Amino acid sequence: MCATCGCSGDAATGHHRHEHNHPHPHGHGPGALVEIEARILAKNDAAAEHNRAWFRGRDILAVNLVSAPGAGKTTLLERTIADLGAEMPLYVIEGDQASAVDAARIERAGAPVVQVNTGTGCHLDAAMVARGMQRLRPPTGAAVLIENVGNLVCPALFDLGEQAKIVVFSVTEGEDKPIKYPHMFRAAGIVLLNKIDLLPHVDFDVARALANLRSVNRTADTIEVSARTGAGMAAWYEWLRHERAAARQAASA
Ligand SMILES: Nc1nc2c(ncn2[C@@H]2O[C@H](COP(=O)(O)OP(=O)(O)O)[C@@H](O)[C@H]2O)c(=O)[nH]1
Ligand SMILES: [Mg+2]
Repeated sequence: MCATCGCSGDAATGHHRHEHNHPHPHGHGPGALVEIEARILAKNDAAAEHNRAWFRGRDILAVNLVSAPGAGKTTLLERTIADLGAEMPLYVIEGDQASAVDAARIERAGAPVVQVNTGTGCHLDAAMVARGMQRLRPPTGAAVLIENVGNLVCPALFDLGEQAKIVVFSVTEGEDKPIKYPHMFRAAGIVLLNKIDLLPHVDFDVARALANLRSVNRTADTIEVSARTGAGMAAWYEWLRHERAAARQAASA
């Protein structure tokens, strides 16, 4: 059991499973759990810093795409690869609990991809990304797009060494999600409001959704897109180009 997010995080964190069906004198009260949580996050933060230095040393832009399941992360990646792949070398890590369904989609779209399955874990962690990089082998100057496990809770806590977290928020989810999952929306460098092609058919107030976002995150960029129709995608590509240039500057500093 992962003390940090409540998932069975053995695959996710590498820490050992600690069964609770025996009496034990050692501390298992709330204080002990907080301590375990702090240790897990500190270990992850150290691995994330290692990843960040690794990316910087190779002039690689790494971004972390997070969302509720089905918000459109993979669809967004497919279109991005089709439209931007010739201009920017795009490499993908696919995180899911099980299956290689998304990796197959990315492969068909034409980008090198590594699938990471987290088993019972609900998020990618920095060590998984480090192992994924050994298989993916992105070249100098690449952009690595990491699709996290679909979940608005645990991925907010785990730094992967990315330059920015991208929250994909779709109009079928309801305007209240930023205030219900503030940690995730607070961690966002950019929020892509996806599936705007469906706005005529759903009861979703964009202004209210953006106001809710602003109540937890004053600075995140926001772009309204449809990964299905391509609407708004040019602005997303501009954002990626800008981040790519910022990563280059950091690498040469
Ligand atoms: N109408 C519409 N459907 C979308 C859009 N983006 C994704 N979808 C659909 O939403 C479903 C989930 O998309 P997927 O990319 O697999 O989401 P993920 O779980 O976040 O990777 C699929 O049926 C997609 O075709 C969009 O912009 N508009
Ligand atoms: Mg997906």
